[in-house]
Amino acid sequence: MKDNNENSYEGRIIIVSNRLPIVVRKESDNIEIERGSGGLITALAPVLKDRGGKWIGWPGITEEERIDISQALAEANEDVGYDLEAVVLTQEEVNNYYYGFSNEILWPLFHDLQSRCNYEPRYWELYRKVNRKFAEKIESTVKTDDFVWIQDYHLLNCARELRTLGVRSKLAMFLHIPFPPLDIFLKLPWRYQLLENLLYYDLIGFQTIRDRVNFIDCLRRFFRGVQIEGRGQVVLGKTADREFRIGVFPISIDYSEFEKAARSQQVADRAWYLHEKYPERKIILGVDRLDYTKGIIQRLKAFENAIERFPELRGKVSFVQVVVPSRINVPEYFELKQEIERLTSEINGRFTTSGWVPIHYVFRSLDRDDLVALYRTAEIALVTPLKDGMNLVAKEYCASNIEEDGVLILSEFAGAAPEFKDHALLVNPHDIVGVADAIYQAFTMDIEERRARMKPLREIVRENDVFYWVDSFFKGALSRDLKSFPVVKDYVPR
Ligand code: GDG
Repeated sequence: MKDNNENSYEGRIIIVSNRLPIVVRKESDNIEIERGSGGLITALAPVLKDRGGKWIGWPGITEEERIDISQALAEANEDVGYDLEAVVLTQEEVNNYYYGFSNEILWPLFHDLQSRCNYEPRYWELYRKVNRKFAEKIESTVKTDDFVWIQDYHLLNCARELRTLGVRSKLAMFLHIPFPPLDIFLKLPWRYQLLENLLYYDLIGFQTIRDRVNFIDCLRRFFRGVQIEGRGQVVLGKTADREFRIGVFPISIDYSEFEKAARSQQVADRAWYLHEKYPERKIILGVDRLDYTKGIIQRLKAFENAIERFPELRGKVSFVQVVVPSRINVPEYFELKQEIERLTSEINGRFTTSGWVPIHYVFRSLDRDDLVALYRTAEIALVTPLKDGMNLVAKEYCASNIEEDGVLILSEFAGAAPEFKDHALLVNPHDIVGVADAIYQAFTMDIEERRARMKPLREIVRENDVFYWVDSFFKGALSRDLKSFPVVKDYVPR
């Protein structure tokens, strides 16, 4: 974060997220802690270090496991240069707050998949309890000057709990997932409480204007006379007894890290190997966490439709779909994996010829260089979530596409769509034929058009990287002058 007089801030930064950015491994009697990676950590680590900051979260192990990580955590603190503080959860809490309320209610509901919600009353009870537990941990360490930045849908109640505990520090929330439209949000049995609890944040940050508009619609429904003042990236909300900012901050990636990795020798070697493995073929790439919101099933059907209707694609394209294991203990996710595998083998069974297998399916996490090599080599990226807060894969693909000749096919329901809409091929992921047409359009697109599209996409990500995102969030939270915020394109005051 750049410091200047107008925006300088003296306190510490305290980041709070459901998971600490670490992985705890137990090797016989040895406890090992591995550092996490990813854009958020990369962007925040220097800020946290600078400010003597803290990261508070659940380390991913339960109380019942009786693993003492204090020593390993102290060592990790030395290593990362800021404090990691653990909130210990019981198995029951993990089941009800994390798997239950967060992932069986908020996750599907906020992605407009209301029929997947399981409104179990116990989930809400434990969600509140665990949010209180997080608040107590924060309260035990926070000073008034500190800035507490809470991440995501697992911890929506935290601000209210903190205020109840007498904490007076600045509190901000960033929601990484979408905020649903009013008529979907209304289905939530605890809709009023959740919304009211959110108003205890000083700043609530969303990924896109779409999410903020939805949030404001919900406010208007439940808080008569709510006023929204100002326009632009940050607006001010006022109810009878609360005042809060509502901002739009599209998250991004560390562009230069991806671009540098894509130019490295290791990646060049792997990219060369990919070219050898798929000679004379265009690679179509999909990379997703195993999740029903990512539209993997619909995408496979669209690919099948494309090779069915456009025979000239056969033998000329290879669809590489990487699926990273996630929440695999949840029956719904396991079933999704089975469905992906069934459909993949059905399509391969139907179209494979002696020299050509249409779909290459990978079910594991690739190492960073392999991923970047794929991004660099793939002629077409298929990023077609049914709904997504942002979708970092779309941005990583552009940053790594150093030859600037790739085509991005992007769902209009990804948070990245407003930024990329003029240069990506936007599709409705439910429209199998439409996505198939886009695949064909990308396949036949001449090099001039591909370059003319990819260059500006890369420029957008380069200029709006994750450091810019962190910076603008801090400005949104801490600046006093709302008029100084840039006007966001397309924002329609309501
Ligand atoms: C949530 C929101 C929002 C994927 N495969 C591999 C791998 N990855 C990494 C990617 C990317 C990340 O996982 C996935 O990020 P997404 O943004 O696509 O999706 P979610 O995990 O659902 O994230 C989303 C995000 O939060 C940030 O706010 O954009 O909308 O749902 O960084 O690179 N990494 C490695 N190997 C893989 O095989 N190493």
